[in-house]
Amino acid sequence: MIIEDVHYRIVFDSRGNETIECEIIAGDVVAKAMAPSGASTGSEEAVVVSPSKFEEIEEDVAKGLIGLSVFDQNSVDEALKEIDGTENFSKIGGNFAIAASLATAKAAAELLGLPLYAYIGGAFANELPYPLGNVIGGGRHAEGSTSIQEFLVIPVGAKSFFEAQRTNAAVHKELKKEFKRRGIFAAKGDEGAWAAQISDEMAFEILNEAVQNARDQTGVEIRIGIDVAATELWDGERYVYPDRKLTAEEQIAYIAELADRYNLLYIEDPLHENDFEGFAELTNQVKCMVCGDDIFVTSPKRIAKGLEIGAANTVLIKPNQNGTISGTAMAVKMSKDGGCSIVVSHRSGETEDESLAHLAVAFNAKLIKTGVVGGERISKLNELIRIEELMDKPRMVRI
Ligand code: 2PG
Ligand code: MG
Repeated sequence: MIIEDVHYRIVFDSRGNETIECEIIAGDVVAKAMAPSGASTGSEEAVVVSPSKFEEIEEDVAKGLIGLSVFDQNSVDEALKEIDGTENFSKIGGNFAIAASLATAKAAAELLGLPLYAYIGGAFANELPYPLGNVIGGGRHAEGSTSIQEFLVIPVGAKSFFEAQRTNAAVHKELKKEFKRRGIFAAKGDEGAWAAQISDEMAFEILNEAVQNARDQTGVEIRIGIDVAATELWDGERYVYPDRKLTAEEQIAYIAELADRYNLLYIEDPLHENDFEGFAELTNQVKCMVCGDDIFVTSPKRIAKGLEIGAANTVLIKPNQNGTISGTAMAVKMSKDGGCSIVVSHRSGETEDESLAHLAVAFNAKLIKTGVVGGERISKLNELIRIEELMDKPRMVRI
């Protein structure tokens, strides 16, 4: 079955910004996929090209893809790279590329009558990831709130995905009560996490309280994680917090102390995107998952560099940072071959596209980072509940 036509249109993301949707037409199937977008982006991510360019890009992409087999994902993704002709999709945009690449995979899955996770992951894709839920946030997602971009929860004691999401939702609700009890006004940031004018220390204190309450209520053990998004705090010499500036060494000591004090299970981007050595030093010091986002940008080249010096034990996978599904799959394989775990992640600007849920299962991710509330986040979480129902003997991954 060949790709017969390609269409792009402008749609809106959860921040109200314009983004790209791609339609791939093959036989009776019209498959659609949308591109998400980040606010705290790595400098080496695939480039985002303005959606307003969709008419000319549609012409180029259609010319390159029409006639290719919809089942040959590698060739389709290679063609997208060729049409672009640059290293990082700066001509047609990673956003245009990932939407076409993902829509192709969706079309193929639909033609075969398979769910997307089974088409990409095969017969052995039978484990569900734990949801890594953002419950308090600041940084670029809610300016004026905490310095640490995301305070996350992982319901490690949950026996099913449904129970896991119910537990994360309970933490989110308990936080609302806790903010109210303390007379602190809290709104929601870009990912639906609570945002308030509080220090990072206060955020940990309030979160600990909410986690305990949610645990009493659900009986499920819950652990805490953070995404420091430290590139956003780095001024070129120091990490800038409201009350102090830390050198790289001091930042490592500070994060290691947080890991210890709050028994953290997960730390993302504790240092800026080019401090591979600092990452390695922290990974050596702590016993938890140390995950690279801006440092790796789902790029096989940067992941290889990180693996060489043991910069992290976990790799964040964001398909739109890479630009194609094949490239993303290669990043996953390399990371796993190098002994790292995988976390599949949304972006702060999202759409209702639910494919990320399928990719998390297909790639056997330990965690899926996709928020806790809000339609654009819930679409992925609810899809995982449906996938859990579809599976013959579903089980949660081991973390
Ligand atoms: C991150 C992401 C998602 P953004 O830093 O991990 O939470 O944010 O999409 O803004 O890069
Ligand atoms: Mg991040």
